[in-house]
Amino acid sequence: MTDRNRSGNGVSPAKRVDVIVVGAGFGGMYATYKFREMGKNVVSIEAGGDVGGVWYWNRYPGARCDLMSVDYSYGFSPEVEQEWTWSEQFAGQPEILAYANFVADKLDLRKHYLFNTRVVSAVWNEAAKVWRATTDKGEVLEAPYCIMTTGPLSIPKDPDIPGIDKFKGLLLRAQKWPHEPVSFEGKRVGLIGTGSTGIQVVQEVGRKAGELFVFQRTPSFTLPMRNHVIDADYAAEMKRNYRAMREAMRNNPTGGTRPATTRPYFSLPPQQRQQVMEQAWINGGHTFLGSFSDLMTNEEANGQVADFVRDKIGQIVKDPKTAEALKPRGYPIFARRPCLDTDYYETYNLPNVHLVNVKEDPIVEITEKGIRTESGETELDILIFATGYDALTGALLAFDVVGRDGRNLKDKWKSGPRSYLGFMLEGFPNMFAPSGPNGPAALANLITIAEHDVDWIAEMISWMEANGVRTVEPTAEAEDGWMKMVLTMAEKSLIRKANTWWVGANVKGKPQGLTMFIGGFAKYRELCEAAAQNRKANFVFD
Ligand code: N01
Repeated sequence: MTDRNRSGNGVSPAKRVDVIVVGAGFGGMYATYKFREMGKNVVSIEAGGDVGGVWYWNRYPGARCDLMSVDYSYGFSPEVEQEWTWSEQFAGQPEILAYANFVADKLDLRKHYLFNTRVVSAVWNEAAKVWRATTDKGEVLEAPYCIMTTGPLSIPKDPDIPGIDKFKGLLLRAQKWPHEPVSFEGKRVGLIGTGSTGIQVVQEVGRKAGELFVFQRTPSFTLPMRNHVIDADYAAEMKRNYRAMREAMRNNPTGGTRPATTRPYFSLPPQQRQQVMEQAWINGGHTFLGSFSDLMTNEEANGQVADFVRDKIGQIVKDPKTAEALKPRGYPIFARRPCLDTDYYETYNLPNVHLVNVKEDPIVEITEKGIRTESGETELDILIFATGYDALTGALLAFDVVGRDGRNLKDKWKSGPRSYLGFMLEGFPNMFAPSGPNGPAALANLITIAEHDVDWIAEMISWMEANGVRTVEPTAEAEDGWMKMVLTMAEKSLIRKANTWWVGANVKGKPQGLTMFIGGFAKYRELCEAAAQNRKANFVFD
């Protein structure tokens, strides 16, 4: 690493490197490795104390990935695949974090990282053709390339409820869970939030707490996970077959191994549809979504599948009033991120678990002692927020990103995020945001996407360097065309019909709209390949 001291002209001393990577989640770790292997001098910056990204922060009880372990793992290293053995079909947070640590050790990634450090600004210097990143510790780094692997779900969001600071009990945020164990025994616990996170908290804490009060505003649809231990024979089979599975993942709309079908719902007679749904319920996992081809485009089909799941809720939950309140209505199934659970609905049959329907009995405020709804105060020892994230754009807008001609990303994205291929931005040369907005993130496997995007970027940089080119950015036309395609596709999908983080509806004042590529990972990969082949038309090089 060479130092270039510029303090003589009033500018802070800058450390010159080849690549700056922001983030130590699976995307950032892979980017750090990839560019290091290309012979680049890489410095990576991470706000957390170690690697793991969301899995470093989200240590709440019950945290677990709802993608299968075989899918939610790196495919780039046969050695990592052979040396690491997953113990469960759907791994829990401790095992996923252990995996991230294993990879960091094996590939010797930590030496590149500045941990416990936040980027406060990243500014493009056109004359020197470098990104200048400043951290909250006062370090200044300059590099021709900046990789923003900041993650789609990394800025937690508190609920908009008055009085949060008043609560005198223990206030916990799922997404910033303490490293020390928390005891719930004999405690009165309150939970706000019933998305993927809250559902996992309920099924774990409900069995441990003295009493659990779940303050539910919108019920989610959740399907059985059917998790199981991976025995030695199955683990060995997986290891023998990783290559073929990775190839299948690259060609799958989900970027995983989940089967997809071309069978529309109404192509089967009613009895057979019912059988398919019963089987999907028994199989568990997200197989349900792959059982019919048109669940996100045919409202009637979607409605019948939603009825099937509502019936199941009614069969499991004993108290009819609670069952009714848990049945999601008013939005299509799978238009909110579908959740997977282990005995979530059964938890409400426990005598110590209480559902508070805040649609009927709204929360008024948080008090010193607990939560006050219109009907009265519930006293609590512990209050847990599982209230989601300022997703997709939040992390990149949390600091100043300034591109060519002083253009601030906050201005570029003031009406919603715009990008090309989901990871490049007109006006922001040599900056790349793998798994960024307008790509397939959130609708497909994030590790597959991150590996793909980083490989694509690495190939582009290699080509530029072989051809004496210093900078790349998409043309305005290429970005416009991509955005038009993304938004036109979104119009046809039922996904946009629920008020979720997918459309920005969970953050006050955030521009609304579905800014995700819904065409599936395999199609996305083809489009990225085509863009690279047609370099001259889609990019400006300097
Ligand atoms: O966040 P969410 P999440 N009063 O935004 C409620 C991934 N993930 O952290 O819908 C009352 O989904 C809010 O209610 P409403 C996964 O991609 C994956 O759970 O606004 N309630 C909602 O119920 C997921 O989609 C895994 O009415 C309030 C909840 O908070 C994404 O992360 C595990 C409220 C927020 O739900 C985000 O999931 C965990 C208020 N004032 C997460 N404000 C797995 O892999 C908010 N809420 C398994």
